[in-house]
Amino acid sequence: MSSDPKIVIVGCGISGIAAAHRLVKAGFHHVRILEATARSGGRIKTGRLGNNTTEIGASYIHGPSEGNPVFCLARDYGLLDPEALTPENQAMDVDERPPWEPNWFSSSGERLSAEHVNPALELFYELVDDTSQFKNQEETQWASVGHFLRSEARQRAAERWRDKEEATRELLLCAISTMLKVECCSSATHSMDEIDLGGFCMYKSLSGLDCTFPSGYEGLIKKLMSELPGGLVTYSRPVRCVHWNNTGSGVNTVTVECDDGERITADHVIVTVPLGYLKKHHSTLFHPPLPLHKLHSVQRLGFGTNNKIYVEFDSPWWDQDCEVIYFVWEDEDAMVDQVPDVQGSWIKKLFGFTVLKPTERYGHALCGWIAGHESEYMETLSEQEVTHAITQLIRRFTGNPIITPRRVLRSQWFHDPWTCGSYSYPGKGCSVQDLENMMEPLPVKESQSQPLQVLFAGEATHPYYYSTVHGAFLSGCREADRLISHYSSISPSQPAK
Ligand code: 6YU
Repeated sequence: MSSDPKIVIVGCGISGIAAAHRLVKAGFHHVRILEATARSGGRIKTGRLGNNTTEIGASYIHGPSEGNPVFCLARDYGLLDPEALTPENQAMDVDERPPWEPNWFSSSGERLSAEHVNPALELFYELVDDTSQFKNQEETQWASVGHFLRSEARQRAAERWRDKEEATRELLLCAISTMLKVECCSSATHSMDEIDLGGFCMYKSLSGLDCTFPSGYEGLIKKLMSELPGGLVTYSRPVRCVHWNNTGSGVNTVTVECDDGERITADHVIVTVPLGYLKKHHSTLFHPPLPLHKLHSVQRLGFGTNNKIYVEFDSPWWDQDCEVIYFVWEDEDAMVDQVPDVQGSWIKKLFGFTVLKPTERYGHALCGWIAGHESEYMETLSEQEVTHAITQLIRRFTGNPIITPRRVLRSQWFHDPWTCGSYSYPGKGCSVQDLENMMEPLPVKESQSQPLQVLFAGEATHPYYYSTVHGAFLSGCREADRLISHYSSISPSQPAK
């Protein structure tokens, strides 16, 4: 192995870019990224809805404060609004639950007052907070987060709301169904029944009220890319197979085989493909195959779909100060987060909309959120069919039969062949060990002659910031640092400058 090794990074999302940045800065000269698509950024993807900027992928910096490297970069590059930079904003401890002003609508076309629905919201948030007691607990009586939330909600509601009228009690339980669907979007899962209770508590939030990029998240990618040497990324170059453990094959120990047949030799390969892609293609992506314990972790961790449906209107049908719109289906008092007939009633999974603010920048536009198999089915429909379903839904809930969207734009992450979904979540039975297995380099037992052949980065490899941009960024830095410290330990003066 040379003292200026050849390093290939598979994938040009934020984790791959972070790794390349760190390595180049440390003085490694032979770094290249192979990217399947024609663009950088992966799940950071900014689009347009008419004249407005929209985010097809990540929207927010979750927890924009000093401890968040993505916030620090965005701040230093001058990409954020002044409000996001204030100490007050950074100090807000909202646990990824922004105190948004809601408007509630019911399926019988009525506006519900926030006071009316508040007991449901309070109970739901209290239960989500109570999940933290299961941190580091291996065994619980609850099969999943969904099981815990539903069982406890049933019990506490029976005690707390026993003096309320039956119709009110039922409506509050229906509102809990809406909140379960919100939570499905946050975790990109089909149902909260699929999430491990202990795993759910591994996630850590950072302080700061979530903020967006006024000119688009991709601005961050552009800034980072402009600091990398030209030609470092080869686009439209999908990697088909990483041949590792090539004992006796000469100096270079890993061969990266591309879809077009080209074979590239390297000392180290950092694989950053999304977990959805890995789940689908692991058997052909690695030769020899992944060790069993790693494969089992790939399988145990969840990777699901959360999509957005942007809708623009000529004029608003929500209050001026409204920041989030919730839809409550009055036949869902069983606290459900999945629909029984996906094809016939997929739209019931859409919990509502967030309002794009400020209006001067975005016009009258909303972002609808839909997770799970219903979301995956939505992707197979034509834009016209989605627009029709959304229009009918809004007309029904507002009781206004003439509201008509001006434009609709949706994301389709499940059918993106290089992502196969949106982001990861801790599936049932998943533990810290699984996340550690995810980031473990190959070969597992470092041999003197062939250490650190394949390294793994990407959001799904971060033990507590999984599913986020900052988690992905940090994972890329972590794997770059692994190589940097490896080389500084065998040759302290080289190649790091
Ligand atoms: C965040 C947010 N956010 C919404 C939606 C999505 C995601 N996230 P990449 O996929 O970027 O890169 C891999 C590259 O590899 C890619 O370019 C591929 O083309 C390429 N590739 C694949 N196969 C290849 C091959 N064979 N050969 C070569 N190349 C190949 N995160 O911080 N804020 O608001 C959102 C959101 C709709 C889809 C998000 C958000 C997730 C991030 O986008 C994501 O983690 C990173 O961009 C991934 O970067 P990467 O480099 O790893 O992969 C308790 C608890 C609950 C937990 N959840 C709470 C937080 C909820 C997260 N919320 C997200 C919400 C939104 C709105």
